[in-house]
Amino acid sequence: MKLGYVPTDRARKLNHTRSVRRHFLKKINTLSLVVGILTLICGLGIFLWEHTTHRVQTLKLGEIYLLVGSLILFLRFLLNVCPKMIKRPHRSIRENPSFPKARGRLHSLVKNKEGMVLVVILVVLGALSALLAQTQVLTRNRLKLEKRALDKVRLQSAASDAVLYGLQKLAEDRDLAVDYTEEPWAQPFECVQPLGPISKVCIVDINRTFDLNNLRLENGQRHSRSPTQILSAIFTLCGKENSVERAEALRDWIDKDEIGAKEKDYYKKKNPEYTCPNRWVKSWSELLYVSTFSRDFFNPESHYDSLGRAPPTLLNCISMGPLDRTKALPININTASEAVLIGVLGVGQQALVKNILDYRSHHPFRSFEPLSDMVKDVGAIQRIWPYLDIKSSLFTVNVQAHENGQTEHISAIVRRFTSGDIHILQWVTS
Ligand SMILES: [Ca+2]
Ligand SMILES: [Ca+2]
Repeated sequence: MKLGYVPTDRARKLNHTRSVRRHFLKKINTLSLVVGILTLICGLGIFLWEHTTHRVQTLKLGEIYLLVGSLILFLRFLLNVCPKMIKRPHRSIRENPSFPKARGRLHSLVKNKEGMVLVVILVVLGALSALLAQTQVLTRNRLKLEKRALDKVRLQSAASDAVLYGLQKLAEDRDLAVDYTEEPWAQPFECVQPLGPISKVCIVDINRTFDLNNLRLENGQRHSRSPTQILSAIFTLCGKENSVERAEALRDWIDKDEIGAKEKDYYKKKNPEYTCPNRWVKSWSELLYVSTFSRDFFNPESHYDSLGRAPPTLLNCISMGPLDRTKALPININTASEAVLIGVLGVGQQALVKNILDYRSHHPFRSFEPLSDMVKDVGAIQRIWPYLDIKSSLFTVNVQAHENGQTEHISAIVRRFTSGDIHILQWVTS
């Protein structure tokens, strides 16, 4: 290709030097292209096929690979394109009289070639940038999910540890013969873990409520007030309708026999049909299968009585002790609410309940003697004696662990024997 331009010796020397430099730069270009692409492939490979147990670290490594690969390719792009864009012919060439004629044609050829290369490189870089951006978004989301999962495990671990502190608190009770709400175990406390999570621990005695599983002993307690009668009274006090029908349906679900209106034959007519288990209930969700029960039934009632008082919340009056037994689980008269006391003692015993509440506001019942003194109808109180106690044997240790706006709840239902030994009966997680 003749351009009409005859280079001088100095120009030839300069061209030779540039040729050597271009050869060196070409090697660098090739090497950076290979290294950049390989690094990107490694990064993508880590993202697509990582199945290690150290996901967070692996994903971060993949992200680093992608960033380094993109950086190498970008620097290669700058090294290739920018010098050509700002490159000017050497002074000896520019001052040659024949240069202006050749400059236009040379400039046109170089410009076309560089323009095509520039477009291709820009398209590739654009695609890589989009891929990198998408990968980074996915990485961030995955890391966020991984972090939440890790935080959840940490919080659950902290909550489990806090339950053990709660058990220790129960074991440290110095007076196992009497339990009341002013004792140290009944006071909520915080448990601070060395690594950060804070757990709030609250111990509640189950004996402050009436246990539904007492219904299973219906026929074994003929001389006592019936558990169905007690439960029905509690339902009514909590503002529920059809209390007798509901209590009897629950009794049929739990008791051993097949005598009753809501036994096996009744549930066979359901669509789909199911059976009446006739056993202890240990799950609240199971109660939703019992006739006349629903989720709304356990919600607090919003209507008020003539004195403007809302009825007690049902779930604060009943419980479900996961404990097989041969006699009723008694309520603790030191901790039971007014509604539970009325439900157990009878609706006509409000005066007695008031005396009990007055007495225990000053000191706990340490024996049944003060209660016997309050009772006028000794025969009536003897019928409910199996349902009364002055200590508690079942407790729920509730723990709420929280950190960085995340919260985990865990509960343990435990039994404390008269010897002070404590057994965990059931774990409840949310
Ligand atoms: Ca005690
Ligand atoms: Ca039954």
